[in-house]
Amino acid sequence: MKKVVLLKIVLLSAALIAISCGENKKKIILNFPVTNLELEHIIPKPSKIIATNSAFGLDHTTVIYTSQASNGFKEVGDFLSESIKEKTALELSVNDTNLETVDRIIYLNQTESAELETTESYQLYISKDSIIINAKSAEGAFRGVQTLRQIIPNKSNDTITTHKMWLVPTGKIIDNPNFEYRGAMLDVARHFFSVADVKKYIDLLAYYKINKLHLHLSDDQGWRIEIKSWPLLTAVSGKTEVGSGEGGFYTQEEYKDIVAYAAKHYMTIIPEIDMPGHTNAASFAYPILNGNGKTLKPYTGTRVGFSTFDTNKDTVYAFIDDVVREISAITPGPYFHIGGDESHVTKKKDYIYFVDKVEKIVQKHGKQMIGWDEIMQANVDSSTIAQHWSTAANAIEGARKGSKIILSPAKKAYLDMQYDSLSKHGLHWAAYIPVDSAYNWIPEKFIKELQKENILGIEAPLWSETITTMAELEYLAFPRIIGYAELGWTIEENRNWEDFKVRLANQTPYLEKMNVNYYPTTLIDWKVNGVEKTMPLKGYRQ
Ligand code: TNX
Repeated sequence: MKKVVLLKIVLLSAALIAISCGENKKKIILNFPVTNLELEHIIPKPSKIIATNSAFGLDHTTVIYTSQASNGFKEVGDFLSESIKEKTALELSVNDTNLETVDRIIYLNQTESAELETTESYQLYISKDSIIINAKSAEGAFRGVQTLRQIIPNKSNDTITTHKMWLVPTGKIIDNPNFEYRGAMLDVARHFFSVADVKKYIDLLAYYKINKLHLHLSDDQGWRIEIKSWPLLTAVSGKTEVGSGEGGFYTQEEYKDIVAYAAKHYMTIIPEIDMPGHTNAASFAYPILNGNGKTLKPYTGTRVGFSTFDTNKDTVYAFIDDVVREISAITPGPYFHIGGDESHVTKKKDYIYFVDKVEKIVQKHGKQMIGWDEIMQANVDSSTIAQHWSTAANAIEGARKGSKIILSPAKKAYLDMQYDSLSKHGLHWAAYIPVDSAYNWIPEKFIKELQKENILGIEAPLWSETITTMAELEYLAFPRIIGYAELGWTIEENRNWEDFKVRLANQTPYLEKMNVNYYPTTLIDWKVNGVEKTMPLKGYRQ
């Protein structure tokens, strides 16, 4: 038998023997109230929940064990321990082999069970003595841990025994993702957001099982990532943004820090350098790149579509090669996003020539290309992905080419659209998107010519022309992003607005603990610990 398997069995049986010893010794039978796992406010809704109506008493004697054989399980155990500490102040050990007795364990178990459909799938078994999360990979265990975090009650029950216990409802959850790509996009070009802001956004997104964060790193108004071979990009264009703000940029070290933080949350960072349009900032720093024939100035307005690279210059492709090479070297994820939207002043034949050439550069640096739906007018190959935002015909052409499509239709999925005519921040050129409208659409059927197999997933972009602070970012993103997380993870037949509404109303303890400035829409009867929330809410409603 392989050493790792043996180690795992020894550890698990030691833990189980310890449990039974603990119970023999104490012979304490705890009386738990009746629970119902099926009524927990889990978002995204899992594939299947079966309640067994008792409880696991999470307390200071609970310990966490993980499979040791596979990469990452121990770290996910540490993440769980940390999350439990934040919620309950309990400090649970992880893989401590020196314990004499163990009453209750949480076990993160690596298994190849055929029921686990993907590497993100998990099973969560909760009994009185143990909570077991089965997953093929640490990524699956991490997704399961998010579900567990959501069903640990906010308040302890202090009547069961002499110490505090948090009663986790027993039962079984089987869960698989609907789409493999469940993304959010943040525009750090129109207004810059700090590393700390991005990390907070990652924390919040990961809690709802979002697994991709696309960073829009360049636009007309600013360039936000250090490129060592072209230093003026940030020295000049890292200093501007929409309005009169001071801009900002990430050094490569800071970007790596974001990437590593995202990786700990099983989230892939997707860098976007938008081109050949949306390039005023790059061309202002290096005028040789400019193709619109005009003398450039820094641009701090919000118009789009006036800039372009000179698509016929070798220097432009040498520049792009350097940029893609440097960013790809510090981006472990498989994707590089080239933008490609709204190149209104690039001739169509030049645009096609450009996209075809840039695709080769991206592939040369080992990445798969993503672009906004316009890129499907070029002769891209089937590994390239189209992000649909506006023109269905481009998405359909993408599917015809064999490409996968990410759905971000502006009318439904743009986080920068105002909720309604009274809500602050945001634009409304595509639509007003109240919280119900954001949830009530079916990505699988949104473009009738597309089959589910053509769709890689969904992404909710947050353009930042109208927002400058984290509180404003949160106001536009929350609560709508929570609905998009469910559209991405949960299969169509398990999604239902009336049911979602109640689960969303109960996210308040988490959102408030995380100090999230969510938009307190009147469409939701916000609750705190099951009780209607008394007004006034913080935020903008007052
Ligand atoms: C369109 S969506 C754009 C962005 C703007 C956004 C504002 C897309 C690919 N391009 O440049 O920021 O509208 O809503």
